[in-house]
Amino acid sequence: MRGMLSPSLMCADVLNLEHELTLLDDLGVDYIHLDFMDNRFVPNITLDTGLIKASKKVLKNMKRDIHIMAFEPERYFDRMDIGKGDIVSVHYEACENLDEVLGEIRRRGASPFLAISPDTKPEVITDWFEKIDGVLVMTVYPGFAGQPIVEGSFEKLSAVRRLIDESGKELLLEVDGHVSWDLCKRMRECGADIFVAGSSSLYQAGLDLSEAVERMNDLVK
Ligand code: S6P
Ligand code: MG
Repeated sequence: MRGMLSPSLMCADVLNLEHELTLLDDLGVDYIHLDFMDNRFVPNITLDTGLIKASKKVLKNMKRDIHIMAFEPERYFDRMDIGKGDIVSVHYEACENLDEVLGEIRRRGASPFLAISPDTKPEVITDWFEKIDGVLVMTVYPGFAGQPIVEGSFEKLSAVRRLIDESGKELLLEVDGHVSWDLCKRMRECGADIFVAGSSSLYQAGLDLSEAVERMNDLVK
């Protein structure tokens, strides 16, 4: 399978979000990465549920890739209008009732993904393989864009890829955090399928977005 991009909307021009969404959609980008934070699980707030819901109105082919960095993520599913075609990542570290939360995402016709923070061991994912369509590996600490990659991230991506492959399941591996021009190719070699592109690549100041998308597609193909 080819590598797919998921540009991070929190890194885009916040005064022109409709334009940014339409442009990426027209360029044929597979996913738009929508970060939601509750200021409790992580010490920050970014896109709100209303905006995440409204994004549906302008998207044609591009799919929503919703990354919920919050306790009790199920509280927000209605307000985001989660449904068919969406990827929804919830954090292993944030859910007391992970089984129910993943089941509820599936019940809505969306694809449940399990997100793991940098300090969480890769092995925890194996218990959930029957319930998910993918794993999101955070290669920075969740909460902020523009951070350096956490040491050991390549080994962790490879370890997750190995666990997935050994299981015989066809789960997707998404990488989120400092997916830079320099590092994205190596992340691909470690087995990542979906690349969250933010301030260290597509959204660096002064780049033409359509040229940047083409360049990145080529690096992760
Ligand atoms: C961070 C969030 C991410 C960021 C992304 C930004 O909590 O989950 O999705 O938006 O990491 O990209 P970069 O290149 O600035 O790390
Ligand atoms: Mg994210």
